[in-house]
Amino acid sequence: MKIIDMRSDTVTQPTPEMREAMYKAEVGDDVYGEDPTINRLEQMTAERLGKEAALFVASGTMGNLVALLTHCQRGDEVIVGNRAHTFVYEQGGMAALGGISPYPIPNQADGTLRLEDIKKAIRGDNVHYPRTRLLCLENTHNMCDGAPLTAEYTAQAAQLAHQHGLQVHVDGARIFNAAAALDVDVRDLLKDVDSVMFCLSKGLCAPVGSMVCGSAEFIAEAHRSRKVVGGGMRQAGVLAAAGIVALEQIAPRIAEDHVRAKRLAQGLATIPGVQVAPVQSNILYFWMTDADSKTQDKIVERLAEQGVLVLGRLDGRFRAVTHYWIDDEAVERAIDAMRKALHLTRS
Ligand code: TLP
Repeated sequence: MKIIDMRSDTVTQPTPEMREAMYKAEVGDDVYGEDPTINRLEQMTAERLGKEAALFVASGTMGNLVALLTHCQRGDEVIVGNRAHTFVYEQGGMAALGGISPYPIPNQADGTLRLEDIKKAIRGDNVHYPRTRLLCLENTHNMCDGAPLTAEYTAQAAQLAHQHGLQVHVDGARIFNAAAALDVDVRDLLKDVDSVMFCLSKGLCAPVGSMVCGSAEFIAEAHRSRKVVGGGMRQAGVLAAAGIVALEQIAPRIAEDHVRAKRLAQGLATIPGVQVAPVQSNILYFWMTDADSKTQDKIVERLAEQGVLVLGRLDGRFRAVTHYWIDDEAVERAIDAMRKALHLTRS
């Protein structure tokens, strides 16, 4: 039985072209800046995102941490959404490892932070307060139904932050999904921010790696932050080679995953008792109107028995994420499996 794994787009296997590129990759010691494949990926990335420079890191979590360590000193404060990955899912790394305190403000349903809330959270110059150094946005917003933040919103938030002397970082783990969802160039979404992290290892299919981008000066400093968290990776061109294929071959087709997520939502919505959140990119949340948590756990099990994997969420919602390895047939099989899972749990 072919497993349909929609728990996340992090589960994506590398494509045959990636494996080939990895096999053939020319490598060197990247801590000395001598890995030609990493250098090429960093250069390509910077150009593609409209930033001066880029840095290859091991993961999204490391990329966000490296960016925050570079922007902030110990004791500084970061304004961040209360549902942001950097706040909820990174073990409080900014505080634990960087001595940086998060100031969480409510994420709106569309993933944004209200400009009034940002403004109120910015500290005045007072010896009692930490210094507000950074605003952190997330695009697309994982926990807010995969919502993309528009270029207009990002520009407004960045303008406000800059007026008050703050820098702006975007956790753009899925920034190519955001660009595809809004049908804009990824540069438009990033032109007003100081740094961005995006992942090669999610919808872009690479096995490992994320990129941090910003000004040349910022990235030179980020090199130091990466080293101190143990992220200097030597002959990692074998990994970067897959990243190059990801940018060249996978990023341009990512909108297909959104079409399939919409089809999945449409199919699930026809099943009595299933509610789906509006699909805005490749992330779909759905839930049962009348099932207790035990029944929900059972549904996840019943789906798994049919080879369909989704994430059972703590807040009573399920998450299914479409990606390169989820084709039209997989979507139809998943809808069918859901119908059966519900029937079985009810009978
Ligand atoms: N997200 C994972 C889980 O950690 C929840 C997933 O399956 O969605 N920023 C955002 C917005 C993310 O969604 C993730 C991973 C990260 C950062 C961290 O990336 P990694 O897993 O590479 O450290």
